[in-house]
Amino acid sequence: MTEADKSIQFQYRSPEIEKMPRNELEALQLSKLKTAVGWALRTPHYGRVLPAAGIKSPDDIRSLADIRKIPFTTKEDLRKGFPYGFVSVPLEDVVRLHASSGTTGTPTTIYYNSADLKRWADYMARCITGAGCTKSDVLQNMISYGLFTGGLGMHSGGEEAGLMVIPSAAGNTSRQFKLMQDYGTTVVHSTPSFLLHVEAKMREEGVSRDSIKLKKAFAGAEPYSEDTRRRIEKLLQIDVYNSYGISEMNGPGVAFECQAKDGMHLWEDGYIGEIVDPKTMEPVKDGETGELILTCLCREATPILRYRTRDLTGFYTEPCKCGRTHRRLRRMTGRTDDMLIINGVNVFPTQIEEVVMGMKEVGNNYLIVLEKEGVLDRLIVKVEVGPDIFVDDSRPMNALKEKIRKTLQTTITVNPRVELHESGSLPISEGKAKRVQDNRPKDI
Ligand code: DLL
Repeated sequence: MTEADKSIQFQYRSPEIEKMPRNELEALQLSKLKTAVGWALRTPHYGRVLPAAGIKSPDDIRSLADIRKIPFTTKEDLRKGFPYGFVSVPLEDVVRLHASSGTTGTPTTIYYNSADLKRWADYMARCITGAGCTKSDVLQNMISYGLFTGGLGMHSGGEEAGLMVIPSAAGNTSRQFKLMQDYGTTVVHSTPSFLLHVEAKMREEGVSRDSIKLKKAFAGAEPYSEDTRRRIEKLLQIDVYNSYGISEMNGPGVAFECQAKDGMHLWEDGYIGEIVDPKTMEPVKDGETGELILTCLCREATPILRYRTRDLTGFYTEPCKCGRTHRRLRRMTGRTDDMLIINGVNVFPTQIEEVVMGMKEVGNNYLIVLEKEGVLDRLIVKVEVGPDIFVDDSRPMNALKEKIRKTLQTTITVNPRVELHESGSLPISEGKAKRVQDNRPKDI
């Protein structure tokens, strides 16, 4: 622990729950799990699959270990159950829904009653307070509103925690820093990629750091590396807190970093987390990486049990210095379904990000492209760089390309072609960044 760490005054919204002894927390989880199973039994989907697995009533769950009797739930199950197969309350009691965009198939839809929304806002507010914010903070919510859970989820949590919330939504970059200047924004919520874009635009338009009061950012909704966090922190001179959430578990507010910024506390009185080997579906050893399985204990209208998130992570085994007893999740290293196979070698996009974002010569955006060259796969890594490198003398440019190529080759054991692009020229996305363009024919 450094001197600076020692001086942190940790803040809690619900200290009696956040610092609850593990045995009490687990007893609370068990009682809430039974309640959630009761809710689930009322839905068409679980009303069928739970009795088939020997769970006919909440009393068939006698210990937390009994959760393993419950079958896993997948995105496919949710799609098959569209529109009301997972609803456990009369529709007249539902007050809101959120849904995936549905661009890749039937949308997955989550319904909430008013008590569900209150609970979600409370968990979100717990995150915000835990990250050191108070009523005097001004939160600019630079993330999509609408069917996506990020906007309204953070918005309600911010209000619940007593902050002033600016519903700026994503996009409209120049307007974002105008709002920061006009209303004294102290904290922003964004995807890390959009935050990097806002920062680059601020520099481009000559907005001085002194004209904004920004202190913190909540960044999530997509994977990013520790190097990206550090880069944002350095460029904007702020603290960045990692925020994990998933629509099937409400949205943001599932796991969040506290002021120690060392792993994301999963709110275990609201969600049960398990880590399993995605091949065998058996639990991994304590602290090991695997697929995160989540059970929602806090939503009556759409209870979801043992959801396969596809996210790869693990729990820290040592306690956090903030004193919270809720376990911390490590930064996600990717998803079981985003692994690229390049000439037979398994590569996660986050491995590439770690290399490029760790280099100070590289700008704020990059793109991974895959092509077929004859029978072989070709990996092309496009990175943005500042204007000073594009000079008549091509030597600095070639040297940088070679440095990136070599480092990538050592890290991922694939030899990429590296392209340097002017800053602002690679595509940006207001929502989740699309970092991979796989142009390989699908039928080979
Ligand atoms: O992205 C909810 C959210 C909104 C989280 C705002 C944080 C901030 P979905 O659209 O359902 O929900 O996407 C969930 O995004 O399974 C992960 O793969 C990824 N993801 C979310 N947060 C992180 C993070 C929202 N901090 C999916 N690190 C998840 C890495 C993340 N991946």
